[in-house]
Amino acid sequence: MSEQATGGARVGIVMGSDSDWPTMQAAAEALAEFGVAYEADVVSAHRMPDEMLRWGREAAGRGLSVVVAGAGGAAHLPGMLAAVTPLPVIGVPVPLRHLDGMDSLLSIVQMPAGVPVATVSIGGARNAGLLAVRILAATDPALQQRMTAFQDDLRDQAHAKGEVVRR
Ligand code: RP5
Repeated sequence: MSEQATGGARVGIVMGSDSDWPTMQAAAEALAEFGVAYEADVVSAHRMPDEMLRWGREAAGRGLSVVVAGAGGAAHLPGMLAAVTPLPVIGVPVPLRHLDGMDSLLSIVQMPAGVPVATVSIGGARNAGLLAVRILAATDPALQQRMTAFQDDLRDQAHAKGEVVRR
């Protein structure tokens, strides 16, 4: 686990286990599409609580602006990070074999007042990455332009699909 400066990363992607990566890599791909530098690491709330708290406490000081945190089952990682960092935390409920990810969703979404986690859908790591881009774009006009172009593309694709149906 990195304890130094981020080397330019603006977004920290963390997950409870390497088994979460097949889900979480969609966040990394979304960030890469927008040219946003990120770092990715395993920081388990239950298996390495001291390291997890240190990661959260140091995240802002190391230069990160947004945290994307994914976990499955008793998914306490996003909430615990939100408790110790002032950065915006986006939570990704990772679906496991049992309960279809409902356990992950409910563990992440129902935070107490004062400690927000922006929870995306079950397995919704791509949207987590896109939301991180939007947060950064609020103070980065060039990035905001790229987000607007991306949204224009989405609209054009939806129009094109409509044309196929109308034919
Ligand atoms: C959670 O336990 C992790 O986020 C992962 O989703 C789940 C299972 O972890 P492994 O047993 O696959 O390492 O804390």
